[in-house]
Amino acid sequence: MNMQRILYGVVGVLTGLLVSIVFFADFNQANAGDAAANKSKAEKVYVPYGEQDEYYMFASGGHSGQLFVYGVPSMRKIRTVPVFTPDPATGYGFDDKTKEMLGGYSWGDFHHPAVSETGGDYDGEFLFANDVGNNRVAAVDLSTFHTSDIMSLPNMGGPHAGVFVTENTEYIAMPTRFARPLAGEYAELDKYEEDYKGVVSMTTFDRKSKKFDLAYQIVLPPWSYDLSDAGKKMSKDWIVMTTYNTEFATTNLEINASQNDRDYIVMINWKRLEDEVANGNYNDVNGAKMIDPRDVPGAIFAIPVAKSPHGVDVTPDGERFIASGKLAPLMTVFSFEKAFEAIKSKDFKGEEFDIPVLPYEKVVEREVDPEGALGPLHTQFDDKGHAYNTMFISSEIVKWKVDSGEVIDRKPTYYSPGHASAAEGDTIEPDGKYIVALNKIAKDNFLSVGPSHPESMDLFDISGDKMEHLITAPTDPEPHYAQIVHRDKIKPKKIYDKDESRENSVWSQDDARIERKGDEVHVYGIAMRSKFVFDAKAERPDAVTVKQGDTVYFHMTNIDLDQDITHGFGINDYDLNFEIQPGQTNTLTFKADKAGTFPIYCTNFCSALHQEMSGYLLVEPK
Ligand code: RUQ
Ligand code: CUA
Repeated sequence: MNMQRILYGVVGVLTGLLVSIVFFADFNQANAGDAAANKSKAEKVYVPYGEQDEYYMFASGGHSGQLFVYGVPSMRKIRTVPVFTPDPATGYGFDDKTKEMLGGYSWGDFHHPAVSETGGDYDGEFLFANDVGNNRVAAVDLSTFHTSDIMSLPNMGGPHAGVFVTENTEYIAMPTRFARPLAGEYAELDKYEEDYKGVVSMTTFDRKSKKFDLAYQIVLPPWSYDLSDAGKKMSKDWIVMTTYNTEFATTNLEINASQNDRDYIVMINWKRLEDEVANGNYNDVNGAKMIDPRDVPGAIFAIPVAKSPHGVDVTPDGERFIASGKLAPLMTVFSFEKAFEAIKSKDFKGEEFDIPVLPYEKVVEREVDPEGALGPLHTQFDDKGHAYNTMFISSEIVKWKVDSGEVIDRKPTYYSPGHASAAEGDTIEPDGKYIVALNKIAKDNFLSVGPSHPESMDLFDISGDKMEHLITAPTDPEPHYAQIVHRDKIKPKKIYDKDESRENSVWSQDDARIERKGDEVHVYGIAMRSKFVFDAKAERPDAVTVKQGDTVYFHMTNIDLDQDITHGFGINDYDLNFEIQPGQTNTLTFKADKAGTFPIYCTNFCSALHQEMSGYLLVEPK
């Protein structure tokens, strides 16, 4: 190990810490504000009773595996939508459908939400989510705010650098972060360069069936793919990804993966690969169509970039992509046109792992010096040609002109932002009204809740020349990325459609019945204010008697076709609870292996007689 390098590393980290402490101190003073300014800020975030926020903000819940929905500008949390993790409050992971969807997993690590797009703009129909923890992709149906599908992806090792969608949601792409042997097979770390691979999953999504399909996977060198984005308009056939650990370090990455002065941006033409896959040019690897882009001329290129970059973001016009150098204090603006030019004239500067390398100076447009701000991570955009970069180390947002690189404003955040999310800020048409910094550290912003504090979010008004900080709001772990979508684009249902042909549904209390088939008991029941009916003809319609060891199916339909009248269904002492939203049919299946008498009750407050909404499950001993 090179001692000098370690020493530099340690000195670097210490300097970073010192700088952040100084900045924190400054910001606290700057933040006090005067009364008039505070009043004006308060008015900008106040949404009077009877009115609603202008925007939805969909924030990833990180290692909670959930999706958080906020209103902007009030920053009020509206809903937690369970995605990768069971949620007893909504019965997610308890009823049959969602339990199967979760596949036995009890957590996920959701980093980057992506709302479905048409023509490079959010269409508001679905939201896609990646799971870095357990290699999955999920879709949330924004007409019901329910997760509609989760797919496990083979050959992946922590798909961090996604999800992002191509211009018309042709693909939902997820590049992997950790190199790993295909299929997760055993291979010694000494064999890293030969046996470990990077992989990008390209999945398609059918909006009718609301399900995913794995179209193909792209096998890559064992670099770490950090962040990525899809091209737009003139660059729509391309995806770009940042890499780190091009050193192939297998231990102590903190030091060993930061040795090279340059890592790479990888550019892939997904359209070319799609054609090749259609021509059968792939290998079947563990159930995936695996294509090696290095076998396809014109499909993959690498561009050197300042060491260990983090975010890469395509500008709204699709003409440039901006890489943020977390260890280099600059943002680098690259030009797609220049890259295409270099590709056309075969202007390569050798190869790296069989990938043609485009010369940096031929593709770069400019390096942007953030004037002392440190730790650029991610870029968002407004409608006036400005870019906004989060600065993790110096805790601020820097606003600059994409065309000239000129810095026009810097505003502190509280503290250490990872991503930021601007209103429609990663579409072809950003709104330019708000940006929210998604901070990793809250310190003393809120009432203390112990050694660990919540994460925090800073809302800024960006409609003027200078950014104006409006409010800081707490959030649960951990908002990585968020998207802010205008409310006109989201069209939630008021109730589930009454579909009489729906399997297992019952629409009148007179039709509620219990059917026995051997040791299976099927209850076709209804929930309504304020009772359960399991068997209309029984002396006690709200009691179910089964034998110990029976498998019990509660198929419950909520026939209250009224907005927001949701019923819960908890079985006391059986560790079971699920919910039935208005017009929904849900099935709960379990083995009645415990004999005894178990109250059933509605767990979701629904009417003045909610307490009376109960019944009994009687399990006769064997
Ligand atoms: S990363 S803080 Cu998971 Cu999106 Cu950059
Ligand atoms: Cu139904 Cu409470």
